[in-house]
Amino acid sequence: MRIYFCGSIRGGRQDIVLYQRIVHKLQSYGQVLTEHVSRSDISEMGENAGVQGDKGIHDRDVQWLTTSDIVVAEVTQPSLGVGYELGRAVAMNKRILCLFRPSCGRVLSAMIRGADDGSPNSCFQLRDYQEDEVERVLDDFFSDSCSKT
Ligand code: 6IA
Repeated sequence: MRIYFCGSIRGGRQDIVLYQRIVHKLQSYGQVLTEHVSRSDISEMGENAGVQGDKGIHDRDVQWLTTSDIVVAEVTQPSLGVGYELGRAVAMNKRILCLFRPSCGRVLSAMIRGADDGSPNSCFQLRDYQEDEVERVLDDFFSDSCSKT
């Protein structure tokens, strides 16, 4: 299974340790295409754009998104890039899991919460969770979705 993980980069790196836990857990289900999202040497300041530049990053990420089987996004830290990736993923009919921590004190965008129609069979699933239960939430989701495929 090819997994595309989304997390904030220029939107702010506050949740990077949690991204590392999520990527580690996702690697037990398949290949995580976007492991770099959890890398601590990629900062929000953009000094790691490298030779590829923003266009290269965008085109490569959209290509990976196209070839992915499932998209998992941590959406607590607001990020334009993550929102963009989710919109593109919906248009591609990808299966999507969004993870949000209400304890952060922010209210999640209606365009993310409202994309989950509440049906357990919907392609777009949103889970509210607490940080200490992230591995269990992922286990529940993947054991459930694997049993449906
Ligand atoms: O708007 P954001 O930067 O927060 O968007 C984050 C999302 O866009 C992530 O889920 C990534 O998949 C993607 N993304 C954004 N920047 C990069 C990137 N840049 N490399 C790979 N994917 C990216 C390298 C570092 C950058 C700060 C120059």
